[in-house]
Amino acid sequence: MKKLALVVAVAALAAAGCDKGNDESEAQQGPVSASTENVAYAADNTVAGTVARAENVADSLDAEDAKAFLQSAQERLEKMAEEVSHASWLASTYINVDSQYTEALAVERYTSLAVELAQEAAKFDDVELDPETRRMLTMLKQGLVFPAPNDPKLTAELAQIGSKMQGMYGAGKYCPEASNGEEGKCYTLTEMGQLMANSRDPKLLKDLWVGWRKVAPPMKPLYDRQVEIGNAGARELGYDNLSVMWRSKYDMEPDAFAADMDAQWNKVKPLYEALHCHVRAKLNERYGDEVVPPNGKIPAHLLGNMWAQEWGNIYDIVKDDDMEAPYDLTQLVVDSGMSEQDMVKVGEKFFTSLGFKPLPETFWERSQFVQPRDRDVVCHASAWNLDGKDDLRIKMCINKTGEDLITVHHELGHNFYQRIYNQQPFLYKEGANDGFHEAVGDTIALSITPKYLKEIGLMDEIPGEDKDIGYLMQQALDKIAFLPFGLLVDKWRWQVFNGEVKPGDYNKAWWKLREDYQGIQAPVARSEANFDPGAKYHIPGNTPYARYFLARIQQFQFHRALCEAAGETGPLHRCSIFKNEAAGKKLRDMLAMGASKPWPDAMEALTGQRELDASAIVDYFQPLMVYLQEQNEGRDCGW
Ligand code: X8Z
Ligand code: ZN
Repeated sequence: MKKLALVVAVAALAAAGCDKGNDESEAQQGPVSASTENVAYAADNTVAGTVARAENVADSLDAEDAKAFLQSAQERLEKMAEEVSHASWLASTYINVDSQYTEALAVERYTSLAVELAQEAAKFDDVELDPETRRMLTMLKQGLVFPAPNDPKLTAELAQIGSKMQGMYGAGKYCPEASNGEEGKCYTLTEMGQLMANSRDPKLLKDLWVGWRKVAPPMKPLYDRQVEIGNAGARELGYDNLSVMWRSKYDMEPDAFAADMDAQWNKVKPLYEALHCHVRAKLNERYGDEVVPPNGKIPAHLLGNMWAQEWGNIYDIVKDDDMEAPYDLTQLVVDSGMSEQDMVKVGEKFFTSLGFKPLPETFWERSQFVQPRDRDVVCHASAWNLDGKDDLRIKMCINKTGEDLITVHHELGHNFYQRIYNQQPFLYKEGANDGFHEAVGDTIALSITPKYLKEIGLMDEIPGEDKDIGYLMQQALDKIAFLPFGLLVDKWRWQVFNGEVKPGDYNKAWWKLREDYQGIQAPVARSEANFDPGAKYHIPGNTPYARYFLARIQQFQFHRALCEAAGETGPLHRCSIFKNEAAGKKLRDMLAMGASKPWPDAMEALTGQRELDASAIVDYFQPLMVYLQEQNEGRDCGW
């Protein structure tokens, strides 16, 4: 998840992002100097002009200077972003001291440049400019995820902390003590993820839940320091703190953005509460009062996922005896005998059916699909564009499961977005906002319906409508269950960044949000000796998380609009846009805009609406809501 818009990865530069392009540069920013080099962008680039400008820079700047500055700044950033991307790729796919050193150095240099340019951009604050030039300058100032202050030592320290934490997470393992007191087998996070998904043994699940979280306490002092330096950097750029800076990237006031997130949450909350109530009742039936009390919060280790963020893996527990989902995607993947690479080919085929160009040969040569056996890597899935053009790659540790087939589509969504906006200027090689970037592949995956699976030969018959509730339940366990988690991760970070939550209360504040929003609780007592946020990739990886909440809302808006463009008139959950030209064109046209326009313009181009609108997700799940309300009758819901 590195920033700058290159990939969704470059921007994710220093940090780890899921879309590593130039817009995700999570690199930090560095110092500015008033050297003559800084005026080299002046439109009048003669010696006399340069000297004159150097003497009186602030007063004499005009719109032409701004344009020349932007051109030069983008060229410099793009070049350095490419260097960072290569170093970061290495550090993520071959974790060791040397790759971390190299990455930190590249990030340090990038951050320095980006901070320098951001501060230069501020010199145009009072110059009269056309809206487009103003927009680019603003984006330049907001380019970094974690800016450093104007101090080379702090810039270097920040870069090193980022690489180190990322490496700690990526190399993290849980090595339980064997019964004889010696260390037994060690589990990677990928292995633990599979066990969390499939085991129904509460003791083992609890052990893994606690065990994985041992990776995080050593990160806590690093995290404290990272926040301290990043806040200082944000202040130098004119923001009160990182919380304000992070919330300033959505073409609206930062407080209005937070308020809109809350407003969307309130619209979907009844659906979440109904799902929570039903799932708790089913878990209680399965495990008994001792393990899952009939009221109150659900123990976090029993929901099929290490972070209890998506619950689709416990569909077998939640479904009624007579409720079969129309298909079990994992079973279809396994039965088909496809390889990990074949899974990626399936995803590519969906995009090409919509008129996207096939992925370049280098994608297949350079991507990481399978976890290497001989070294530590960051397995958390991400999509990269290393050169801002066609050097696209995904990095995954694919398991042959339905969950990972969906994640493949998610990652390819990033790649096809990066590819289609690669003609834009550097600063616009990003999503319309970061939620858009996260929503593309998920939107496509909403079209993985029985009709589509039959068409590509993975299923024989399209099941009848009597199976629809099972399908919607399966979908809701992932899509609806995720919403409060998607909201709370950055609520926690915003509080940390703005000083409301101090390091001595990190874990307490985390669990307050987990309990209040998700209605779950830790299966064992937690304290400040733990640092549970650090056990979730995006905290050490420095990837903002509000984007995933946005994406969950947006993808249903996109799906609804594309199905309409495709002329589909049936229920949304049965619609697939596979091979549909009209839908493909609509999607491609919107994606090709990159970040060249404020996001409401992009939203309008695709959906006709200018706002986030949770009614699409609510409508999609309406039949399930009716079912849940019936099921929950007489139950004491809430927590
Ligand atoms: O991090 C991701 C993607 C890469 S951008 C795999 N996701 C979030 C997560 O895993 O926590 C996708 C869903 C939410
Ligand atoms: Zn993503």
